[in-house]
Amino acid sequence: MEEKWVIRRVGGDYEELGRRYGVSPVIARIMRNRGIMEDTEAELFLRGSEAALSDGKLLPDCIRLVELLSKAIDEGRHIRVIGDYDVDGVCATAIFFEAIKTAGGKADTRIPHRIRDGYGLNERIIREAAEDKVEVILTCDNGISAAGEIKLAHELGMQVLITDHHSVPREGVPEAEAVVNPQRIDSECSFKELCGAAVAWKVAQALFEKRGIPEKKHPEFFELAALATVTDVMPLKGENRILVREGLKKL
Ligand SMILES: [Mn+2]
Repeated sequence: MEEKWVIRRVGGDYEELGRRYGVSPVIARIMRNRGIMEDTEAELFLRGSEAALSDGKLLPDCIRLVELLSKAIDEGRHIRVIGDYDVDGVCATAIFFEAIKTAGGKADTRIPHRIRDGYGLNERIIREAAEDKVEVILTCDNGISAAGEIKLAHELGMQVLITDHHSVPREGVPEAEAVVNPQRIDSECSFKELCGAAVAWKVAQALFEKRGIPEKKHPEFFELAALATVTDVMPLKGENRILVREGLKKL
């Protein structure tokens, strides 16, 4: 089948832009179509490196969550990582599970069943955790809309640490011990469209930093975050584009 590409054309001198950025006029036009207007943005888009990725500690509650998680690890508490059944949720779960084990903690995982449980935390999963003597629930790629389930977990004596990237519900941020989400309006992170695994990776980095663990111990975290960015269909701009481009090289 013969493909014919028609590139949207908004106004601009693409010959000149292409020369300025060192790319073809077609690439310059595609960049404009994706809303890249500033030179610094263009530079990041074309040549941004890992060093340009923002520090996870800028995510709201990240420092708080890492402190609580680190304490739970030191106290030998039973931590359960609860993710999601899609690629993002599975990658995020893998990152946290490995990170906690590397930090010397006691962790296991639960992925909700797509048919039986549906998406995210539910009463069955919370009650099961309590029966299994879980002391700390750590979510990834879910939890921001689980106020009821978080309350139940508290009633059953568990601590709840949330990491998520879905929109904050109208009722606001749920009352967990920590809620890390780049979509929070109080987020100081300049880039908000991270996938759940990228959030987990940034939190894991902060945990390693706190505990003096070299980040290079788990180079696969970067690759998992890159994979999940693509499969969760996150916009390929800003940090996501860097994550995916560098992640593909690593993969
Ligand atoms: Mn996701």
